[in-house]
Amino acid sequence: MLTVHHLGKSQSERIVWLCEELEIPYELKCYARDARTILAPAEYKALHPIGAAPVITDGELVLAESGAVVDYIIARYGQGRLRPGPGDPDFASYLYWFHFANGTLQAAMGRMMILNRLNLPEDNALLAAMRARLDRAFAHVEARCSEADYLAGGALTAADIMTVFSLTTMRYFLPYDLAPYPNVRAYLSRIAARPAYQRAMAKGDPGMELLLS
Ligand SMILES: N[C@@H](CCC(=O)N[C@@H](CS)C(=O)NCC(=O)O)C(=O)O
Repeated sequence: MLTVHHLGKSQSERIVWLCEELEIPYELKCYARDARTILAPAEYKALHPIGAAPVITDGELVLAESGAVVDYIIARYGQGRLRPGPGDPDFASYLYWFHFANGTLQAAMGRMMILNRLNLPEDNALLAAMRARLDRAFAHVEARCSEADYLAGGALTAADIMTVFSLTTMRYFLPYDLAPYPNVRAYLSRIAARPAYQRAMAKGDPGMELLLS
């Protein structure tokens, strides 16, 4: 049985959402963050050497890292869904946005989250450079959302499932105003309307306000 180990308010919400979109059988185990450190509790850290969410187990397999987990589930249980193949016109866009999610957008947000905690002076050059890089990433998503309903093209794919956490729940850790990005907000309203997204968020983080605008 596929088990999704979900850490509250974390990137593992992607995996719960993926399973709900695919409507596959899975067991959901929820873990609260440590109240003092806000990190994963010891029980979660014991699941996998890297100690970070997401982690899945599937029989003997223990797998971490969002991209690997998403790829594993769609390859093994997706029956061709949520992943355009090499002959599909959206294939290259799919690959690009799938990898942009953690390779650029979430990485830039994580860096800014840490830099903000250092209380650097506003004129710090590194802070300015990293802020500019993050703004460029958001502007890039905004431009994409102005030309297509979903990141790969006309249909929801795993590229969206990889990206939405950074545009929403991650803003609990790095507040980011979406007002300058109307097309990102319209995109998020399309995501919010999806029953699978609603089910996933209700199961994984019941009671959490969804930062969708
Ligand atoms: N690149 C990794 C990042 C994993 C990661 O940093 N997860 C965070 C949750 S958003 C985490 O587990 N934080 C708690 C901790 O490190 O204890 C992935 O996508 O799987």
